[in-house]
Amino acid sequence: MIDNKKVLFSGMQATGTLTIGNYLGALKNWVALSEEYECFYSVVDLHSITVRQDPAELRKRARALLTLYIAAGLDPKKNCIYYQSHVSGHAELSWILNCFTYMGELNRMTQFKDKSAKHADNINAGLFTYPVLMAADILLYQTDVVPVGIDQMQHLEITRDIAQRFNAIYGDVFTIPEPYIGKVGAKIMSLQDPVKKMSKSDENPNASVYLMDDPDTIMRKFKRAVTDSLATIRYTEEQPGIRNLIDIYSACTGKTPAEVEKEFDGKGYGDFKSAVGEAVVSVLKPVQERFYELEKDKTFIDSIIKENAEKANYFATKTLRKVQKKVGFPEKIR
Ligand code: ATP
Ligand code: LTN
Repeated sequence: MIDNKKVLFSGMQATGTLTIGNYLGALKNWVALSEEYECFYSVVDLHSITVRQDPAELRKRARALLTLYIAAGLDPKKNCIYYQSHVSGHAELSWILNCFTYMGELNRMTQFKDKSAKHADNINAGLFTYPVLMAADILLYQTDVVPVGIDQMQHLEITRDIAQRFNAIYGDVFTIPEPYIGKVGAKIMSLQDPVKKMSKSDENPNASVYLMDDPDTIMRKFKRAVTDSLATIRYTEEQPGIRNLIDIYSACTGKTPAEVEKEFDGKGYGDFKSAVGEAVVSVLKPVQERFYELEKDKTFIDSIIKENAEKANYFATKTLRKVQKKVGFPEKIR
C-alpha cells in the first residue's frame, strides 16, 4: 500500500513498435486502472537486451515507448512512468532472487523456449533468467496487481512462487501479486495467421497493426486479414480469423461478441472488415495525435524521466534494503 492505495506494476519492452495487441491487451487496461491504484509503469530496457539490440535504435524506441504511455492516457504526474535501467534496484533484487529460483522452473517457461528457438545463435543466460528480472520488477514495489496479456501468465505464476518461497524463509517480506487479465483483447491474434499471437517482432508487417500505422495502412491490413470460407460472422473456435476480428472490434467499441454477431448478422466479410478497421482507426487517432504533440516537448518528457526515476528509486530502495538485511548482507556504514 502507498497512501492507502494498492500498488500496480507493469512494463513493456522497447523491442519494436507496439501493436494493437499490446494496446488492447495491456496499455488500455493500464489507463483504465490508473485512477484506482498507485501505479508504476516501466519501460523495461534491461529485458530488451536479452535479444541483441542496436544501441541508438534501442534508446530511440525506449523514449518513444515512454512517450506512448503518456499519449495513451497515463498522467505522468500521477503515475510513475520510468526507465527500468534508471533504477539499479531491479538488477540488484534480480540477483538475489536468482538464488531463490530453480533451473527446472525456468526450463519450463514457454517464452524462453519460443525465444531461444527464434534466436538460436544467442541463447544467453539473460534470456533464461528473464522471468527472475520480471519477478524483481514486480516484487520491488510490493505490487498487488499486474495487468498483462494472457501470454505473461506463466511469468506471473513464477513470480508468485518465488515470493512465497522467499516469504516462507524470511517472513512477510513481499506482497504476493495478482495478475489482471482484461475480459476482452487479452490475446489478439496475427491477422495473417490467426492461431498465432500478434507480436511486435513478427517479420510480416501485414500480420500486425501498429499503433502508429496511418488510417490507409490500417484499413488495408484489415482488408487482407485471413478469414475462412464459411461466410458467417460467428464467435467460434472454428473461425479463428473472424473470432479475432470480433475480439478487436469488441475491445475497441465496448460491445460484447454476442452484440457484434447480431450487428453483422447476414453481412459480408468485406463490410465487417471495414467496420473493424474504422473502429481501430478511431481508437488510435487521438493516441497518435497526442504522441506527435508530446514528442516535440523535449523539456517536458525529460522532466518526467528525471522526476519519476527518483520516485521509483525511493520505493525500490525501501524494499531492497529490507531484503538485503533479511538475507544477511552487512549494513552500510553511513
Ligand atoms: P515481442 O514480439 O517483442 O516478444 P510482444 O508483442 O509479444 O513482443 P511484449 O513486450 O512481450 O509484446 O508485451 C507487452 C504487453 O503486451 C504484455 O502485457 C503482453 O501480455 C501484452 N501483449 C503482447 N502481445 C499481445 C497480444 N497479441 N494480445 C494481447 N496482449 C498482448
Ligand atoms: N515480460 C513482459 C514485460 C515485463 C513485465 C514486467 C510485465 C517485464 N517486467 C513486470 C509486467 C510486470 C512482457 O510483456 N514481455
